[in-house]
Amino acid sequence: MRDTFRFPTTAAALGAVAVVVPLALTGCVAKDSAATTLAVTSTDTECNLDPTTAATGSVGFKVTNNGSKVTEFYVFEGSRVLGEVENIAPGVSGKLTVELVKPGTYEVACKPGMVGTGIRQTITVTGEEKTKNEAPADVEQAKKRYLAFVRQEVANLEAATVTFVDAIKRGDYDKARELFGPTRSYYERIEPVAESFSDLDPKIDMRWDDTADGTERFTGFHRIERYLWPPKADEIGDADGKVSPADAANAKKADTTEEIHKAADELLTNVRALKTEVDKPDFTFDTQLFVQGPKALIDEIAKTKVAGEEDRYSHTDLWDFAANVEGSQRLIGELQPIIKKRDPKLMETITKQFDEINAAIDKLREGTGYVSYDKVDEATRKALSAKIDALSATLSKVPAVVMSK
Ligand SMILES: [Cu+2]
Repeated sequence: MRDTFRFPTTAAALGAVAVVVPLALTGCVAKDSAATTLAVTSTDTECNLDPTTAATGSVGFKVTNNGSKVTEFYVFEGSRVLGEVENIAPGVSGKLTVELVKPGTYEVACKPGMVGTGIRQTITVTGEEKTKNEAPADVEQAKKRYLAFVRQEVANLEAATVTFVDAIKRGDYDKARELFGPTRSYYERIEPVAESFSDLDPKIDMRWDDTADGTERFTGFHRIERYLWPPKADEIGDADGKVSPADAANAKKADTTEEIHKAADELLTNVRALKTEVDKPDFTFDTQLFVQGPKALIDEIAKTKVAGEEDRYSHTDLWDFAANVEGSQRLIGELQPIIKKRDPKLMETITKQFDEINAAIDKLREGTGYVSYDKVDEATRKALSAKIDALSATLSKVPAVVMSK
């Protein structure tokens, strides 16, 4: 069995991870604000844009949620996510600026309820092709180093998935249960990047909630998880972290050995497809997504995991939490010299808050892994979630600090 991969947690160790980057000598283009702002109105059934056209360059979106469910908004180039605003509560608006430098059509989506593929619309961008607003050179350098880490992490994910899938195909389900948490960790550490592949991410990491009550095929890690940990009567219910009655009924009917072997093969195929994508020489992701990544990873836990929704069948949630925290800390490790230079106090707070969260997670270790999340009491969950919220608030300052010149 492979060892789980841990990042150092002390400030000194973080310093050791980071590489010193020479100061940029070239001047950078000043950031111009968005020339056009499109008003997006998201309801439970519609995604309206006004206007639906824009000129090449920085394009702003003001997303207003007039629906009754929490919504999200995405901008795509092909199947890649260029930008997103998450977690917009009913009655609230969110803002986003994306650089649409090439003329053409782009797809956008509102995602009421934060599940499924969302309500899609297209926008038309016209004008001459522009060059992207440059980020400071040290940020671009940090991103390059991080891309190398992402490639390594996906290579590790592939190797771990081979072993996991092999255990399933051999019918060694005890082994598969043992490997489930550690295998997912490689994915969870790079979640904002993995999620930017909007076609592959659902295939690999979708939940039952994304299947529209079983109308869409349930694939990936969580499908296999449901087979390995069949829902028990006391786990069925409608609350977050519970298995819905429809889900449990579907499990009874659809989770045959044959189906799960098929799902295991597909999982490996999709993980390999992800590896092919990130190994491409021109693989990159938007610098905005990179600098927002530390917060995005922490918010994964806060917004959609803390009630145990992610691993509702196995209760291995703490593996995912730890991996999201490690992934965030890895990103901060790359950005650390830049933050330290531009706002040393902020770096101190970040380091301290990571230490606190790691200490809290360490208390929940058991054997080579973590305690089952259903055994973690409400008070402990609340305390953990308060620490996560505090770190998220601190990390929200990172993009502006690192992008300032
Ligand atoms: Cu996930």
